[in-house]
Amino acid sequence: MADSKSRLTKEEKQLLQHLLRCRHLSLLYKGSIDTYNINTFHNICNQQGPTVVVAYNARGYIFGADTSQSYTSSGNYINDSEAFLYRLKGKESSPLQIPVKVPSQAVYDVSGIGPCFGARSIIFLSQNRAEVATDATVATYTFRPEDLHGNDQALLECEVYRVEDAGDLMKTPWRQVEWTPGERSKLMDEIGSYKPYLNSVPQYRVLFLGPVGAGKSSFFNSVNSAFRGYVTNQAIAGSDSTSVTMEYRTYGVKNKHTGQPLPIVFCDTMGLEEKQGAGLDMDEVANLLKGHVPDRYQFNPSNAIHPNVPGYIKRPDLKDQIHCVVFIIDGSKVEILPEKLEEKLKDIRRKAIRFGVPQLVLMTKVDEISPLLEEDVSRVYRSKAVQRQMQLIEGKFGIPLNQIVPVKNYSSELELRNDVDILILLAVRQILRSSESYLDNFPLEKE
Ligand SMILES: Nc1nc2c(ncn2[C@@H]2O[C@H](COP(=O)(O)OP(=O)(O)OP(=O)(O)O)[C@@H](O)[C@H]2O)c(=O)[nH]1
Ligand SMILES: [Mg+2]
Repeated sequence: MADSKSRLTKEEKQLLQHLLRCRHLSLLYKGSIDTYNINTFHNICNQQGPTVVVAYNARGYIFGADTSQSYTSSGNYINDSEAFLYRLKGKESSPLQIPVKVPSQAVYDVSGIGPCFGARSIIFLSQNRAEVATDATVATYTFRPEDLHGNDQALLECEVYRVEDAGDLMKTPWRQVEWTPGERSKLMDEIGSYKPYLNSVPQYRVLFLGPVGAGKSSFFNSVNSAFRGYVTNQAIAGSDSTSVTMEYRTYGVKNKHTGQPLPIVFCDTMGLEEKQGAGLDMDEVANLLKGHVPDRYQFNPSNAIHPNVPGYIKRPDLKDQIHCVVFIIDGSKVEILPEKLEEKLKDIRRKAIRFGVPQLVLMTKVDEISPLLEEDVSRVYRSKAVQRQMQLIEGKFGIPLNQIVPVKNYSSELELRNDVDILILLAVRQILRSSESYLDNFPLEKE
């Protein structure tokens, strides 16, 4: 009912939106106006996508049930692993969320019954009245009726809202990742004990390239943090209109558990800019790839390094060369990447292909792509927005999706997070795998 007014206050609505992780709630049905009639409820609310029931009783409880699926009066159960019962307000001020225990019986979608969750765990509009009926003995949802509605089953009001803009998350992730602390340790061990292909080089050298402010230096800091066990900022990161990183830096990372260096050296560069003569010079890229540029070399945006510059590495061998180019691209700004910058990146890509250097894209700032990822990046492979941005990169640069890895760098956090660490470690593992393919192409002596 478009003209009906919600009974929720602005604060209550915000709280509910937070609980449902959605941006909009659109009122569909309001019992006091549309009548407490089950048929009316189905006529209005069927085929509406995700919805939430909001019930109010005289004891001041606001409670209800949420499903991510449409009602259709199918006569069957709806399978919904995301369904839950909740209390927004009650005796205790804090909200309560009761997730479904048996997803295959999350919602009983029958024409003659009002919104019914579980095998009759809770039925709204029971008997065509402003009432709920609850049965806490049913195993579909585990709850105590007094916690949900204070044992007051008569309703002052019952509303149903369409849940909008919660749809960013897919039900099943499109890449499988285990987000447990055990997985984090496993990844650390795998990376820490990795030996470069046929002992060809002591460490892989990985070159970071990308626009100003994309998160190149922050990515090194994030890897370093994960292996140190606390958040550290060795490389200077920050926001400016021109590159914060002015000199070439090659960084190793020590594994705090073993005291050993990781089999990888990260080479951080000045950011690329749209304008010619600003940011990293395009001619510098070949010098970097071939390994002529020494650590701490001060970049000159208008001139590339030449053999007379002190420190110039005249005859770089395999260990000095770049084994993998990692493009670092801000995932929240892919659409507005200036055309000239896009051209520069494509040009570098062509150079790297010519040199036979494998490439990978790290799509940073995934937390800024979708608000649903801010607190929990383990949702990254369920986010349609993230997938869309990765596909956009694939289309713009012709880089296959399996060479694009999303990450969130440590930026505002003071403490490490399991989800952030795992995403960072997965990226490092992918970098190792790509670097290996570079050395695969060399006629190295087999042991
Ligand atoms: N929210 C968020 N912020 C990030 C992320 N990565 C980097 N930042 C922030 O983005 C800004 C730029 O990060 P840097 O690491 O300095 O970027 P850079 O690519 O090294 O930039 P230049 O050296 O200037 O070319 C900093 O303020 C970081 O805190 C991320 O994944 N999420
Ligand atoms: Mg930098």
